[in-house]
Amino acid sequence: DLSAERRLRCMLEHLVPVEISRVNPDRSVCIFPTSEEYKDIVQVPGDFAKKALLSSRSQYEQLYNEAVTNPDGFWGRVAAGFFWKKLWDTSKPVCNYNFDADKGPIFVEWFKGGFTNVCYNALDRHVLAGHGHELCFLWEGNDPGQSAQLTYSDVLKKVCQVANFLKSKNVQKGDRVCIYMSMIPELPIAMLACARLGAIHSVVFGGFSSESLAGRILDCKAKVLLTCSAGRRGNKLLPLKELADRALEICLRDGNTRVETCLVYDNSFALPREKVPWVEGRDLWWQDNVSQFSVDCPVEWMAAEDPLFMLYTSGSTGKPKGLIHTVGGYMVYAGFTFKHVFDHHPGDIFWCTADCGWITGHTYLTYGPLFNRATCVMFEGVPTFPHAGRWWEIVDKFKVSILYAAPTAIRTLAAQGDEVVRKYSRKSLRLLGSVGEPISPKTWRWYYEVCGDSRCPIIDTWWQTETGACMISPLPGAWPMKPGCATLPFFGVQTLVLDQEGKELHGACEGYLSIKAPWPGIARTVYGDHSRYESTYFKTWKGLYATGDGCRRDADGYIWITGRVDDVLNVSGHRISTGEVEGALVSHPQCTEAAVVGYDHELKGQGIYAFVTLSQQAKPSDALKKELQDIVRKQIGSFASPEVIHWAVSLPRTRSGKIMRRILRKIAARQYTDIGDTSSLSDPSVVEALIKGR
Ligand code: 6R9
Repeated sequence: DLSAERRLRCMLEHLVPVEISRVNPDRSVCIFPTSEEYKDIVQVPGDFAKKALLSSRSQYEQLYNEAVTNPDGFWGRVAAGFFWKKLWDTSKPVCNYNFDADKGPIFVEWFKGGFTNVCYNALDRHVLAGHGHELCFLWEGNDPGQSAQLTYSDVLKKVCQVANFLKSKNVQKGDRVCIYMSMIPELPIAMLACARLGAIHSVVFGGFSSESLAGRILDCKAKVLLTCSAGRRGNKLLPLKELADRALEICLRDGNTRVETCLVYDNSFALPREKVPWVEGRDLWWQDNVSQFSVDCPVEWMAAEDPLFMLYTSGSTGKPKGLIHTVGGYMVYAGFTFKHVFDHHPGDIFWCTADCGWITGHTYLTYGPLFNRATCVMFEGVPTFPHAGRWWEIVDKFKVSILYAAPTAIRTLAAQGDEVVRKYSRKSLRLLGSVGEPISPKTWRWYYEVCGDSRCPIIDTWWQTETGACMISPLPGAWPMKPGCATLPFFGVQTLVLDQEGKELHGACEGYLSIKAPWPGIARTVYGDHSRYESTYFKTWKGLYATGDGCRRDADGYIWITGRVDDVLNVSGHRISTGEVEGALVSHPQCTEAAVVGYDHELKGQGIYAFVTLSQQAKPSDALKKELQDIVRKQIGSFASPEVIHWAVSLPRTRSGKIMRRILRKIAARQYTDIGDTSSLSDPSVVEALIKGR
C-alpha cells in the first residue's frame, strides 16, 4: 500500500502503481502470463543455433560484462567497424554522461571528437567496396503486381540527387526537413539525403492529421516539406498532399512562413497528377525536379554528437516531444543491435513491416539494415489486402528470411485462421521478430508454430523511440526463449527493477523498469526543451533513466514487459497520450470534460475508452458520438479515435480534484467487483452512476 505522500508523488509523475492483477478471461490479449506460462521454455531450434552469431548464454554473459566494465574497449571495438573521417578521442572515455540532476544538467556524449557521416556508412562505404550491385530495397506496392528493386548504387544515386535538390533550396547542416510520405522507397531515400547533408529529418507518420503535422512543422521550424501526392493502404486512399496543404495553411496562419518549398512525389498509382491540389511557387514535382540534379554529392562530415534526426512521440503530458538522436551513438547502436538481435548474415532478406513514421522504421527498415548491407523488403500496404495471405505471398515472392512485425498485425492474421498461412511455403523464413507492444504467450505460440513452423526462433524486442534501438531481446541462438518474454538485456544495457519507492529489487520481482547508465543509442534531448527531457526521463528515479514501463523479472532473470505505467496508451503499437485525446475531445463545444483510459482489446492490444461529460444543453446521441470521434481524428489522426464513448454525468475525483483513472480503467474493463479503495473520492456515488451507465 502506498503512503499518502508516495501516492501524491506517483500522481504528480503520472505514474500509476503497477497493477499485478490484470485478469482477462480471453488470454489472447496482452495480459500477464499465468504462473505456468512463466516457466514455459522453448529451446532454440537446433539448426538455427548451429549457424547463429552467438550460440551460448555464457558467451553473451562474457560480452555483456565486458560492455559494462570496459565500455571503452567494447564500444570502441564495435565503433571501429564503421567508417570515421576522424576517430573519436581515444585517450578519453568513449562515453561521458550525467544522469543525476543534482550534479548538474543531464547529458550524454559518445565518441566525442569523432567525425563521420551516417549516409556514407549506409551507402557509399558498400558501393566503394564493390557491393553497389547488391540489392538494397525490394519494394512491394499496395496492389499486387506493383514492385521495384533498388541496388545500393541506385539508392546512393537517388539520395545524392535529393541531397543536391535540398542544397539548391539552401538546406544546410542543422536545418530541419519534414517528411510526410507513404511507404515508398523515396521515404528512406529522403531520410538518407538529409543525413548526407547533416540536415535533421523529422518524419511524420502518414496517418497523422493536418493539425498534427502542422504542430510538428511549427515546433521544429522545418524549412522544407517532402511529401507525395497520395498513398494507398488497402482500399483506403491517403490524400497526403491535400493534408499537407492544410497543414501548411495552418502554419501560415500561425505567422510561421518558413516552409518555402514543398517537394511532391507523384505517386500516380494512388492518385492521377491532375487531381493533386497545387500551390504555384511553393510546390514542385519530385520526378520533374530531382532528376535534373547530379548523382554525386559530397557528404558533410558530422561530429559524433551532432543531431541526426528528430522523431515526435507521445508522453504523459503536453504536446508530443521531438526526441533528438545524434550521429555517432545512434549509428553504432542501430547497426550493432541489428546485426546481433536479428542474427544477420549476408544473403538474408530482411523484412520489417513497420512504417518509417515510427522509430522502428528508422532503425530497422532504414539505418540498421543498411549499415549492415542488408537487403530490405519494404511494403506499402496492409496485411489483409487484397487477401489475408498477402504477407505470406510477399514472404514467398522475395524469399524473406527474417520477418519483423508488431503483435497487433500478428493477432489480426491469427484471427483469419491457420489455413491462409499454411497455403504458402514460407520455407525461406528462419527468424521471426515482434516489436511495439507485449505479445501474449498465445499469440507468440501461433506466430511460432503456424507462421514459423516451429523452426524459427522469435525475438520479442523491447525498446522505445527514446532508446533508439533494441534494449531487451533474445539473441537468437544464445539462450532459450519463453513465449511472451523479451528475456535479457542487450550488451551493456543495465536494467533495474524498482519498487514504488524507487528501491532496487533483486531476484524474481515486479516493478518499474529503469536503466542505470547510457547506451550509445539513447536520445540526447527533446528538441527545443532540454528541461522536458530531464524531467520526463530523469526526475522520477534519481540518477536513472525511467522507461515508463513496468516489468516482471522471473526466477531465471528473464524480463517480462507488462506495459506502460503512465498515461500512455499503446493502440495497435501506436503510442498515444491520453491527455492529447482528452484535449481533442474537450475542444468540442458540447464536451465539458473527458477522461481517457485504455482497455484490453483483442486485436489492437489496447482500445481507447473515453468518459465524456456534456454541457447542460447537450444530449447524448450517436451523431454527437461521431462528432467527438471525428474531432480526435481531425486533431490527431484516425488511429487515436476512441472506440467507446461513455456518457458520464460526472467523473470520479479525489478531494484534491484529480480524476481517479484507476477506477475508470476498472469500469472500462467491467471489473466492477474489483474497483478497489474509493474512500478518497470526493463523491463515491459517482462510481455507481458510471457502472449503471456502462
Ligand atoms: C520500438 C517502439 C515504446 C513503448 C514501450 C513499451 C512498448 C515496445 C515492446 C513493448 C512490450 C515489447 N513496447 N516493444 N512492450 N514488449 N517487445 O515500439 O517504440 O513507439 O516509442 O513505443 O512500446 O510500452 O515503452 P515506441
